[in-house]
Amino acid sequence: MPRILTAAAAQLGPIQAAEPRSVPVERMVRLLERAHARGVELVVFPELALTTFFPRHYHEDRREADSWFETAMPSNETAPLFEAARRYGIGFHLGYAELTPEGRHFNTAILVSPAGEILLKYRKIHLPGHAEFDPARQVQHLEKRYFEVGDLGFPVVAAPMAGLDRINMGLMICNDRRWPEAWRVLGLQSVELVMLGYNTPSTNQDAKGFEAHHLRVFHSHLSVQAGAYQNACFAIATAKAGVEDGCELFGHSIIVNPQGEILAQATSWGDELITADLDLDQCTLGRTTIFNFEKHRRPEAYRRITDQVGAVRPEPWIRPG
Ligand code: CDT
Repeated sequence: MPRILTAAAAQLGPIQAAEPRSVPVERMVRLLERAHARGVELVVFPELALTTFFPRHYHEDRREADSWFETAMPSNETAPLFEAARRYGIGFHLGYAELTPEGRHFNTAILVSPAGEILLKYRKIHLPGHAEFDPARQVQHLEKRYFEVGDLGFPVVAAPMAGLDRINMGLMICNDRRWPEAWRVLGLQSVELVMLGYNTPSTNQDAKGFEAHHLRVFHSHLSVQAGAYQNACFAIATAKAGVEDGCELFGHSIIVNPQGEILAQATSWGDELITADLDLDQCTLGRTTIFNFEKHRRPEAYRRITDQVGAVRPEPWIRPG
């Protein structure tokens, strides 16, 4: 029996700062309706899908930023999303800002079953940007101000989905996709499908002329395609796109197979559903041959990966004799 999952990336167009949660929730319900009409069984929404990408806004008093966070999931405001998913029998991935009962703040993603149960939670580990207002930047990126580093590792769950007994599903968020360590930790748990959402500005303010505009999308796709190939898994990477609070996000959501090929790609900067049939048995080739970890990995040579954070300089070469 082939193990086929019909999956979608549900890209969202911009959400402006003044818009209440009900606006994106209503748009996501519309996307779930479209997904149902196309026979989709699992939908991936973006990072921080319920609000504008608020880390671009500076609040001197951090507590003022709490209005961007969810204290319950589901909540009254997000209940329509869970209800729609239940109605259509669709699982979904959602990114949101989480404020815990203990007062901790995380950039979080959850995987929800078609019955509305939370199967998996992930809290973003690679937080880009800065913690203090940076007058040199046109747009702030204050993830390090508003979020703690995630404390759940990179988790994978084996859960039923789409009539299949189990699919090994893992989560990461946005900037994590650029870090091969994150992919490999998921790969080492036999992940078959990695889901991630992102909010990535079209302009790199730190580039100082060294990253041409068109390379922004290239680097995002390169990271996801390499991660999927090197870990023999599928990946769904879903963007928030378009001009949000005057800042352009590049979109280009993709679904990638274990060969690293793009199966589907968004072409708009708005709400858009892209779909693909994922034959999960395609993960077997890579993981039994070139990326058969058990046979070929050499962790004794990888000590630096966990012992060291920053790069050191090599010893200078000395001419023999
Ligand atoms: N949201 C997020 O993680 N965005 C980053 C861009 C950060 S630019 C300071 C990304 O890697 O796409």
